[in-house]
Amino acid sequence: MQQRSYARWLAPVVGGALLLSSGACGDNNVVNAVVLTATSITVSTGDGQVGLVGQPLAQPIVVHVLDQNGASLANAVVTWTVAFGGGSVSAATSQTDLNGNASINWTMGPAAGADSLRGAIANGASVTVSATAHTVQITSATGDITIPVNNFRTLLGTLNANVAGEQAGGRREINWDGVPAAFTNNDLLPGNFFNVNSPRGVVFTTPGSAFRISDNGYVDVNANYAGEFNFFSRAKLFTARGSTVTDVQFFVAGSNTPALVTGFGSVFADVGLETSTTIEYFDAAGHLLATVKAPRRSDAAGLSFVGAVFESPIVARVRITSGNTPIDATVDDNVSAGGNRDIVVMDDFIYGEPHAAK
Ligand SMILES: [Ca+2]
Ligand SMILES: [Ca+2]
Repeated sequence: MQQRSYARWLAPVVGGALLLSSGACGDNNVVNAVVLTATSITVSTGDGQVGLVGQPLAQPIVVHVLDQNGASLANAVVTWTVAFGGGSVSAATSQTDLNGNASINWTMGPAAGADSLRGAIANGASVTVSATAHTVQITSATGDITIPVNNFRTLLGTLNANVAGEQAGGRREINWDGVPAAFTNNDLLPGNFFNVNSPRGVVFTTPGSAFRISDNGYVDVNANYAGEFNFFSRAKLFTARGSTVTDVQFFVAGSNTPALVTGFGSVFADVGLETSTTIEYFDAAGHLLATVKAPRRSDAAGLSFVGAVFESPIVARVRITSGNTPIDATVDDNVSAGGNRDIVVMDDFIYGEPHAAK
């Protein structure tokens, strides 16, 4: 009786299929050839992102391709077609890796609204991924910030009174200067002061321990701060304690109804490092819409301003990171001495009228 020996091997072939063969040496060849083909495609990650017009999305689009046996298929070709919105992709096709994943970078089109992208495999099966593009105007200034701040105000509209209820349009402001003595130069300012005591539709939270209003540039916290933190409006300034992060959540003024604004900006005092001070903007679903940096101080006054305005009310929350080190009785800013410890505090907040989230 003749013994057969079988050899098996996998050979990649052009077109994304694999040839699986078994055969025998000698006279009695038995060959079973099964071509593995791209059969189905699904979206792994990257669907439903929010981005800015003309900008690449933060995350690549990743799809997963299976063969007819339901196994991940390497070297399959995925063809990308912008279906709506006029954006672009970093390549017309991409190939799956050993895990069956293919990815592409997707840049949003020129208009605010929905964008969609199709990824297809050779048999015509396809997936459609969606994204939403927003337009944003960023105002960034240091030195004499008066004109840029006024331009930012103009983008948002007229100043509304500090009253409860949703106004038709316009803007709100907080300059801290009217905060009563009971909440000044101590750690007692309630996070909801500007939605309850003086209704302006914002509630503050922080991973730190408290908020502090100062009318003396925080020299009562640390005498070494003398001359570091100047003001833009009048003397009172704002900062968190125990953290450089302040989250600002928007509500219809004086209510618990979550709200959205078109934009938000802040004046900062003593931004010493180019990367220490940012505002991040989030939509109601928690998507990061944009991150802006406050520029490093450029003159003796030491003020900076940064703000962003979107095409419609889409901002549910902003996260302010003011410097990299919180104020503290025993910690000094050392940037002017060549160090990297940058303490930054805030003056005026300027933002769009909070509109009830639909
Ligand atoms: Ca002030
Ligand atoms: Ca500083």
